[in-house]
Amino acid sequence: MAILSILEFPDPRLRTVAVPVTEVDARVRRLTDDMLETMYDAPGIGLAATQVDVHERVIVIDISENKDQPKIFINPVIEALDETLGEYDEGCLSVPGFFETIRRPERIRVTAINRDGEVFSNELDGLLAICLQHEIDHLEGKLFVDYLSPLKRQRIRGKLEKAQRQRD
Ligand code: GNR
Ligand code: NI
Repeated sequence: MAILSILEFPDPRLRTVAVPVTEVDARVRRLTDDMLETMYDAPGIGLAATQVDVHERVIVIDISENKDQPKIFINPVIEALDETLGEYDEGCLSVPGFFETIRRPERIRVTAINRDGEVFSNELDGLLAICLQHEIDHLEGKLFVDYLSPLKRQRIRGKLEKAQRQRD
């Protein structure tokens, strides 16, 4: 296993649209293992392959208290089950240190492929639904800051660029 480095806003590679996985083979399983290790180390509750500069449609999530319930979503497709929106203070490992309230559909259905290459479908709500939508945005090259006003986004961008300059 390996801890991978996480891209940070405004890195243009975070804007890449990820391609579907064509086969869940040893390489993809190794990627999910490395992503889980990277997510637990960060620590975070989710990670999209885009964030580790792999532009394939792979997501890992673990919202459990004891960090012992990893969930893997390959080529996920979601639909809102109704029009109810919920608000949540979202953060992102690619936008470290910033949290903003984002509205998203509260109840969704996901259809995806698991680590064994099997298709599954589930209805989700709560934090898992929020996190999965946040991660699928990453696969589309989208970040939670894109839902904010241009002024707020620019302020965050400036602060992160300064922090990155001071680091390297
Ligand atoms: O660790 C994370 N926490 C979080 C909190 C609220 C909404 C979404 C998230 S996902 C984030 C990890 C991350 O950046 N995933 O892309
Ligand atoms: Ni994120």
